[in-house]
Amino acid sequence: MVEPIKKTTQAQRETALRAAGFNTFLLRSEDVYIDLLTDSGTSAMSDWQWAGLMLGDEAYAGSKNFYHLEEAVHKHYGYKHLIPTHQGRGAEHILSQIMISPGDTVPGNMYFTTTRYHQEHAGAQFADVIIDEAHDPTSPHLFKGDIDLGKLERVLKTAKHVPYLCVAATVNMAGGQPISMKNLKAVRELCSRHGVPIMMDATRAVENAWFIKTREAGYADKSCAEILREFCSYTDGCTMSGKKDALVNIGGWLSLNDDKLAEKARNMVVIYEGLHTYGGMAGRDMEAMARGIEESVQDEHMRARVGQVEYLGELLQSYGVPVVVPIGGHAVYLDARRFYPGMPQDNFPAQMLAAELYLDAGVRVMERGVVSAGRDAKTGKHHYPKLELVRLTIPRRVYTQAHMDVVAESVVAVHDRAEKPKGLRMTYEPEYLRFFQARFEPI
Ligand code: PLI
Repeated sequence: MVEPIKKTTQAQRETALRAAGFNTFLLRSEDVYIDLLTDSGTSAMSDWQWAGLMLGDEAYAGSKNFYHLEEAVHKHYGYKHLIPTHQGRGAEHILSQIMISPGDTVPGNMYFTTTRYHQEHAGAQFADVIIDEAHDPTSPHLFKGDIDLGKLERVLKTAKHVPYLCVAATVNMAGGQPISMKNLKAVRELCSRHGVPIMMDATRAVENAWFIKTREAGYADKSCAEILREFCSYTDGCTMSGKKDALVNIGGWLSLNDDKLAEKARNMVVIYEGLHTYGGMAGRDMEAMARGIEESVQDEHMRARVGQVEYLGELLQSYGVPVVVPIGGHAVYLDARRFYPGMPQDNFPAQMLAAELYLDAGVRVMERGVVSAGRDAKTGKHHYPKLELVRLTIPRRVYTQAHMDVVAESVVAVHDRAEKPKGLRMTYEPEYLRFFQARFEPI
């Protein structure tokens, strides 16, 4: 699909940004020139996927597209049961509700916004067990998604009850950073000793497989598909947003190996999502996702996808722009702390930088700092994450390298006038996942 994009004037962007309360989530997409807000649901589908849409079996129950999806998930991810959901957070909701009891602790390799929300909503507290390097944007560690075995063991020994370990591959909030196979194997061994299952956030697990192939000893000659299967084999189930790796605009699933848990999940899916053979998706959506999964595990696709992200990241580095290293799988992350060294975190530097980038040339990006981190459920105070980042997220198969050049020039222009902005003040704060709808004004 080819979509037109619109150029705007500085005056038009100023008006649009004010109307949006300096929050890029509140801009109208028609006012955006190059949209790097997210890679979620924004990828372009292939001819084969579009053809699949025409083969939607829209029966209420037992659609043949459900069975195609089940086959694709089984073949490439290997799990026994598939429960379709409308998107990733639908799966997170069901998993949290069936596995967590109030007072539990759920360890994870950093948090993701919706994942942690559902864990806390079910009564758990989240414990970060990622390696320290993940919180340092300048650390060149090749697998910043790795779990610190010491931190995990402490949680396993001291927490009242750990229903499962949540392992994200790749880690979005750390900068799209992968976890190594070696680390996951060791984590599996430790969790097995404590009788704790591992649930993966598989949203970008194929990108993780690509990093294992290109960075970890012993995997260069294996395909992404083979690596993905091995990776999943060390886990007991997954939540999945099909809107990323799986190349569709909507859809997700929950996978489980345990029969009893799967039965509980099937009981819940009919309340919140839809029947257990469609989970909130049309038959055609399931067909597009089944085909998207097949395409996503192709090495050549991953080479082009991650290669484009690296292209932008390396260009920015060559201009001296502070970015998180190594460059991640789905996005380049600007380090707002180093962009605006004097600006206190209470003035929301990453939110400011995202607004500045829109103003400069109409490029839309996303804050991933103190606004996204939200407030502590108990104390009501801001979480102050070490990482104060802006994410330039690349949709799959959408933009050309020339678009990336325009983005890089705009980032450099904003970097050159970094002494001017003083930050933002929050004028409206929603109760849940505030980054989506909060409003700000300049200080
Ligand atoms: O947006 P959903 O509900 O399909 O998926 C939620 C979700 C779960 N895990 C991870 C790692 C995500 O990145 C994720 C959604 N991410 C979005 C929307 C993003 O812009 O990164």
